[in-house]
Amino acid sequence: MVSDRALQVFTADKIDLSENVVATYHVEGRGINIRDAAVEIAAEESIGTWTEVTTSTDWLVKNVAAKAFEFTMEDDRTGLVKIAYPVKLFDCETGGIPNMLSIVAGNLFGLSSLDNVRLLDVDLPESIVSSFLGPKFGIQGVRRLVGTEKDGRPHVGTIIKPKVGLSPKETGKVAYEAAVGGVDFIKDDETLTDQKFCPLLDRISAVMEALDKANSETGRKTLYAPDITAESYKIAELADRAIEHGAPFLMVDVVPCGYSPIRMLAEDPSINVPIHVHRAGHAAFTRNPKHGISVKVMAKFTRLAGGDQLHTGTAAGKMEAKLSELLETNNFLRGEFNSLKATMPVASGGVHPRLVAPNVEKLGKDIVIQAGGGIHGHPDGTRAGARAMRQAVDACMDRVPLEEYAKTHRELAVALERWGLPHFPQA
Ligand code: CAP
Ligand code: MG
Repeated sequence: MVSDRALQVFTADKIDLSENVVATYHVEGRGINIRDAAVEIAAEESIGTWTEVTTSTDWLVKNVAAKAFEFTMEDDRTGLVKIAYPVKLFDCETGGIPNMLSIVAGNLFGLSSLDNVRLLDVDLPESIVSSFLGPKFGIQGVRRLVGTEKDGRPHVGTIIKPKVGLSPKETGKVAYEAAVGGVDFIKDDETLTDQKFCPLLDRISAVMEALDKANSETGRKTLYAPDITAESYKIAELADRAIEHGAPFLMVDVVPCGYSPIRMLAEDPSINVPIHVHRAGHAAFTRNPKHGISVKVMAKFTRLAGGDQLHTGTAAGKMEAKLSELLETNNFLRGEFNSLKATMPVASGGVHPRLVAPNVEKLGKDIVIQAGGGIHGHPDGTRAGARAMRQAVDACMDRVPLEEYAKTHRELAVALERWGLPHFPQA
């Protein structure tokens, strides 16, 4: 264990926020108090280890030792701690987000001196944020593509269902029905990539042919995000091929792929389409309220990397979500972040027309409200399901009670009948 002189607890006035990455953790020490727990993390993630070493130097102690500097105690071993990591730890041309995560979200989670630890937020100095370009389109850019920059309504998205197993031609048919029914945005499901039963490029061609037809009939622009989740060394090539085949959007699963492919696509000027970021797998480390990493941290690195849209959860739906964290995350994504463009939160998972209002009322209008089963499970089919979702959004925007609106909108009435009470506990 490095001696206290290197990792003594500091007071906030001694920390220069422009020269440090500051991570906020909720910690539970195991038989140690919160200050010692914080020093354990600071040591492990900077210059320390379990024992004093004979090889330390004054330079490294002075320049790259992390410092615990702020405590909000719940009891003597539990509470919030802030740890300052000197920017020298991140001062490298190549390290980027992987370098940052290996430190602020590294070995610390496994320390046996802690019962639990959760990374809640990471505050980055301007010198680091300014080295990222962020989202190429952002919320306003995507709204311009869809044509909603004036009315500012939520975008209605759908996920082609069943998740997997449709042929390219069958996928095109479902996409056509959803587009004619009124969705703004169609995506592949997160487990569909380039399987032989539905090769990516064949699927893109079939869907884009269908959407060209639908868009010419409706006069609207429904966008499609094919999932190019793949080995990192294949993603750039898939992105180019997808765009060559007409893809107006791209989708990447950030947990399996990492943030780097997103940054690669977002910062590549030849990739002239927005990026939809799916977070499949996140709940392995975000769900436990005592241990892991918050969705807000995922959101910060996704926006930094350049994701134009990110799934962040629903106020009412099938996936677990803590409303206060969801609101904090969405407010970050849409708020000021060193002049980086905003990332559009996606509310998805178990959504159907009856859940549009509770989500929009709590999460605001600058979201994609997305339904898979809630559209393709409509008794009258996909087109009616899409219409019902749009009608639920229109009712919400016109502040008309859903049951009232349903009296003059049959597709919505059928959907409300089909999915009676909210199926899921609301956040
Ligand atoms: C939703 C979905 C999305 C979830 C992901 C699914 O389908 O396609 O992947 O929204 O969860 O596969 O469950 P349904 P989250 O509309 O049919 O539920 O958005 O919380 O990351
Ligand atoms: Mg899915």
